[in-house]
Amino acid sequence: MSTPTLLLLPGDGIGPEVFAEVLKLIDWLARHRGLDVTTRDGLVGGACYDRHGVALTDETLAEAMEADAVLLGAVGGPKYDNVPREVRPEAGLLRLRKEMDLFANLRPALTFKALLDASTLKPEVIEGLDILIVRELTGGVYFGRPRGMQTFEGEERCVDTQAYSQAEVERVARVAFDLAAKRGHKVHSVEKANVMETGAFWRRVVSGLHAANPEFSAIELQHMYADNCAMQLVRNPKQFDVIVTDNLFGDLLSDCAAMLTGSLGMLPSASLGAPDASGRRRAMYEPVHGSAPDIAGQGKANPLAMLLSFGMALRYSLDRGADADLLDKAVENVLAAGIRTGDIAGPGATVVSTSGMGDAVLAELDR
Ligand code: GGG
Repeated sequence: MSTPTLLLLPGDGIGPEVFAEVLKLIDWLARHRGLDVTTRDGLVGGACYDRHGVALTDETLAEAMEADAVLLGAVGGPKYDNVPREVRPEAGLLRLRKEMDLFANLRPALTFKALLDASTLKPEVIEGLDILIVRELTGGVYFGRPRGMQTFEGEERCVDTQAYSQAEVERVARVAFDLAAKRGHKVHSVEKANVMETGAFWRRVVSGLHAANPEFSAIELQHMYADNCAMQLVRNPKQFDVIVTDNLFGDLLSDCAAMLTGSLGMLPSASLGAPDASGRRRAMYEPVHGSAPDIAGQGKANPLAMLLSFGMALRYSLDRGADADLLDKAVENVLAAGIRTGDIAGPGATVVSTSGMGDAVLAELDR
């Protein structure tokens, strides 16, 4: 097998800061565990806009299509608030997701024992929590047409369109069922079937897929309205195993789930396409958090979501599950030792900077 290629896109705000820590990790794995990858650097988001006037160039997109995995930090920032939508930082990220056809966004939310005090919920409500949110990533209101300003009955109005085809819903639901089969055998399918046509359609398609496939019969399927799901995540999160939902609800609910774990800075993600005939699939790995301009450049960002995102790359794209296990354990031990960035600091914690946390993980790996 040829050496896998990683495309590195740090992006904006805290993106480059957390990225510096993942580069240290890649270097450590190369030196100590024989990780052999070819890396390429690229620009995305505001960093790309500043250089090229667009948030993603065709050349970088072509490299992403060819890469075995794309690693991305974060995009966006107030500097770009008045930039036209089609070249804003977020447009670069959305174009990558869409053109690479990364329809399944996996967002695991699990609690580390040492962080039970960092959540606003009671420890017994979140201890042992292990939820996987599967967010549909290339459809829905993020991409639906028509979109933008219109004149309607003589008045200006603005439109976004929520649209899903049967194939789009089925392929992401299939990913959720397949993952649930290897986990807790439970899928909550989340929409607003009571008020949205696409919600009722989503529910019908997911039910149909579940009923038509005997291999999913051992998986319990429950439908839930998105507003109830938000409430249940806070009230009794351990009832969930896999949650499958659309692009917008997935974005909202995963931020909500992040806070159960203590901080948005803890949540990694993997965005996956469909496997080709050889089993290879396009993939991008990024922390769930954004560019956090309020703390950018101050060494305050939590790099764990970025490191754990690379852990997902090790597992899903690089066939190095043992390295991912080592990383998970190192993170757990660092947190157990009371080493924290400010977002997860609790009583008695040793508060460290972004690079301090990265170094602590490497020191733990060295042990
Ligand atoms: N690392 C993720 C990131 O930078 N997110 C910023 C963002 O604009 N995301 C759009 C979305 O996922 O809804």
